[in-house]
Formats: sequence, structure tokens, C-alpha cells
Amino acid sequence: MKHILTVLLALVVPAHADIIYVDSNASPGGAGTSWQNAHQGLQDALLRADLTPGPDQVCVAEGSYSPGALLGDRFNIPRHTTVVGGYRSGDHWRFPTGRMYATVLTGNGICQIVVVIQNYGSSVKLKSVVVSGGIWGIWLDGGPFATTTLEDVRVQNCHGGQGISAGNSGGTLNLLRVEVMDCSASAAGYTGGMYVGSTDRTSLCNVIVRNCTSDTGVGGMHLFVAGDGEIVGQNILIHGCRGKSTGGLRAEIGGIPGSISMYGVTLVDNQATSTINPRHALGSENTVSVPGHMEFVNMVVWSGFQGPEMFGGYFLHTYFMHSLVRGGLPAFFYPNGTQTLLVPPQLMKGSYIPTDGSPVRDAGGTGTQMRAAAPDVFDLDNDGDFLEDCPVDLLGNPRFVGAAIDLGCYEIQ
Ligand SMILES: [Ca+2]
Ligand SMILES: [Ca+2]
Repeated sequence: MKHILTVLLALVVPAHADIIYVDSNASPGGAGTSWQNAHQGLQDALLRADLTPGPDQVCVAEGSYSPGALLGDRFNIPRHTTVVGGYRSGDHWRFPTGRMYATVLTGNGICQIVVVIQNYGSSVKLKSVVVSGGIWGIWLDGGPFATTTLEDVRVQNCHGGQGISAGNSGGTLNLLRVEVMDCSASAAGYTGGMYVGSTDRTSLCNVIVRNCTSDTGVGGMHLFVAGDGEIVGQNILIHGCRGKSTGGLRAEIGGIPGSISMYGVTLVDNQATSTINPRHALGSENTVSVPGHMEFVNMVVWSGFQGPEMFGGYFLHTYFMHSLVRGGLPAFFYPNGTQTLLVPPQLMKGSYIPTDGSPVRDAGGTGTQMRAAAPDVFDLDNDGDFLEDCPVDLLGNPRFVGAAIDLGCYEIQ
């Protein structure tokens, strides 16, 4: 009887993640079982997480961590693994966003890829780390039934490949408070900042791409949807990016139609270098004859370079609602563009936060899908409501202030 009871208890007790500790200030040879006995390197912890069958949480203290000194060395985040950085060394306290005590994963300018996530059918999260010094920063492949999350992650100073390359083929991909800065692509067609390809559900919330370049492709961000995939974005800032055909953001639907819905996007000071068909801020295309649904709501587009800010193809199902666009919408988009402002947005230099007198104030509205904002899939106000309009702006301030929502990624308080 006692034996049966033990078996029953083993079945009902939830499987808790094993915690593996990493601190670059630890002595060599630690087993990773506590902060006092922490692994000195992240690679040891990831190898151990890979060998254990259940979920693991790898906690990493502030400091610099390198996957190795060879081109092919990389941090492989195993299935069923969460990696959380930002702990203060010594007392291991951490701020909620983990940004104060930086856990830096660096390829030291040697490694081809710094972080690889190949996730099939499990939950993998990378949280509160800075990734730098690779040809590629993060290469992510989320397969069927996988949930893959990047949260409070910054990628910087990666040159040659792409800052972040994220594929989602049949699972859930979440990018929350992700920033890519000072990255560049040189190989054909690559995106300097961030490429996201999705055949299933992908959510981007509070994402910044700045000062990223590509000699041959998109400078800032390239979104691609195939199958019946969807990408939903909220509070996106892309600035200072330079590409060949597209400077800031390229949104593309290919294959069987899916959807891209972007809310509260600010595209400023981006540039395209091509003399043929450049789009400084936004290229949006359904590249198939049966188009999907593409919608941009409450957007600010203001690059200020000579030439068109925007370009699109198969525009019947592309909607631009309640936006401020330098030079106005291209004729292609008529009659799907509505409520377009043509005056300068009056943003503060550097931060791109609107001034009090900015015309973006209270100029927002709802899209054809009757939303002013994306669903609060991350429940950023912790009220248990995941379906309401996202209640915060890029800074985490309240989104619904004054008579209406503001255009762009920030809300004037
Ligand atoms: Ca407002
Ligand atoms: Ca909520």
C-alpha cells in the first residue's frame, strides 16, 4: 500500500525544473547545484541541462560568458530549458528586467553563431541576457508544438550574418522586450537586424531595432509569413537602419495567405540605398497572387530622405489605418489608407518620444479588425486578461491616456 501511495504521489507532484547555477566569479570545478557551488562557465550548465530529461532552469550571474575560441563554438540552448541572466554576483539579487547586472554572452568576434535554439515540442526561454560578438547573434528554429521565447534580450555588435534569425514552423514564438542594435549583414539578402519567418503564431511586443545595416537586403527588420501563419506586433521602434531595397521594415506574405498585423510602429531615420524602387521606411508585399491580410495601425513613418517612404504590392488586402506618413501613402494603397497625417511628427531627438505638442497625440484609432492595439498576450498589466488591448507603450507606461491612443510606439503621459 505504501508503495502504491508513493507511486501515486510521484504522479501528482508537478515536475519542478532543476535549477543549475552559473557565475563567472565562481571557482573552477563547481557542480552548479547552488550559487556557492556554481559552474564557472555557461557551457557546462547547458551540457548538464541537455543530459537531464526534465525541464531545467539555468540561472546566470552578471559577467561575460564565451562559448569557446573556435568559429564553430556556440551556446546550444537544449529543449525544455530556460536560461535567465541578470543576477548580481555575490548576493544574486536581480532586477525584474535583469538589465542592471548584465549577463553578456559573447562570441568575442570569433564565433559564427553565439546562441543556437533548435526547439521541437518543448518550451525554451532565453531571458535577460546581452548577446554580442558573433557573425550571427541568435539563430532560432522553433518547430512543431514548440514554445520559444526571447524576453529582455539585447543583441549587439554582430557583423556578417543577422542579429537575430528566428524561424517558427508550427509553434509559438514570443519576442518580448527584445532589442537589436549595431548589427550588420553582408551576405546576400540577409537582414542586418532581425529576420522573423513564421508559419504559425508569432508575437512581437516592445521591440527596438536601431542602427542596423545590410548591403544587400533589409536594414532593420524583415517579417515573413507563410502557410496560415500570423505575426502580430505591438510597440515597435525601428530607427537609424540602412538597407539596400528597404531601410526599416519589410513585411512580406508568401505562400498560402497568412496575416501580419502591426500596431503602434514608429519608423524613423531609416534609409534605403538602392536607386531602383527604394523604400526608406517600409516595404510591404503580398508576394503571392492570392494575398493574405496585412494591417498597420497607428504608425509613424518619417525618414526624411529623398524618395518614397513606403512601397507595396498586391495592395488590395494591405491596410494602413490612422498613421502619420511623410509624403502620404503611395497611390497603390488607396483606398485602404485612412486618417493619414502628413505633418512632421515632432519627436524628441534621440529618443523619438513625441513632444507634448506632437500631432501624434490622441490621433490613433482602430483597424479593420476593430482593434487599437494587439491583444495583451503577455498580460503586461498582470490582470489575468490576455485578450484586452495591450495596455502599455514601449516604456511600459499606460497606453490609453487622453481622448485616444497616440500614433507610434510611445504614449504621451
Ligand atoms: Ca493619447
Ligand atoms: Ca492584461
